Amino acid sequence: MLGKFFQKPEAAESDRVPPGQYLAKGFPVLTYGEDPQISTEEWQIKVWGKAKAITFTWGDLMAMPQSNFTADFHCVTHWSKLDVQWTGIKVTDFMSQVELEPNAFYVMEHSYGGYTTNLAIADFLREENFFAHTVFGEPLTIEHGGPMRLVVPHLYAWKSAKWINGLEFLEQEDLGFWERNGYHRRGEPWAEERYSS
Ligand SMILES: Nc1nc2c(c(=O)[nH]1)N[C@H]1C(S)=C(S)[C@@H](COP(=O)(O)O)O[C@H]1N2
Ligand SMILES: [Mo]
Repeated sequence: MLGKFFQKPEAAESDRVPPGQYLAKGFPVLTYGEDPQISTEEWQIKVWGKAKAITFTWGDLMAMPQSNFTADFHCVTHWSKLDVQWTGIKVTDFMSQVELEPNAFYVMEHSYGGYTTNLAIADFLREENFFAHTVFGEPLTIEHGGPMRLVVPHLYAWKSAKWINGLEFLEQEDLGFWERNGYHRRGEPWAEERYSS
């Protein structure tokens, strides 16, 4: 596994690489199934469930404050990439336009193509989470989730839905695609929350 595609972290970086992870060379792509082809004109994201239903277009998100983010990215299949540079919209800025109900305790992320992944509301509303449309100064390619994905840096990257198109707020916890297939409901890399027990 080490060698061509992975390397051991340098000492200076090792405290940033969670247990059981290796640094990837380049930026690997990890997708289950086909890549959905969505133009910015047709892209939209719907909010429903324990929130006032609302739909945002590409233009709506471009009109929100735009921020730069540097974040480490940890895939549960043991590769990490440090200092990924993104541009997009903070989840907290986006959520200032959403009216949550008091019993919105969980959220299901939905994507074009049918992918889903679940979060507790506190994991979703963190300051460092964002919707990304740009990575390393270039528009997000389709394989990396373009035109728009979510990024949740503090959890394994399967929680960072590519081609995101929906947020379903829930009172009861529900499980997304990988979580139904044996992965951990939360997925915190420093605690190695890889699989459900
Ligand atoms: N819609 C969708 N989002 C997804 C996935 C996917 O298969 N479909 N894979 C997840 C996994 S397991 C990882 S590691 C990251 C990979 O992002 P990347 O392909 O940009 O590296 O996207 C996550 N988001
Ligand atoms: Mo992953």
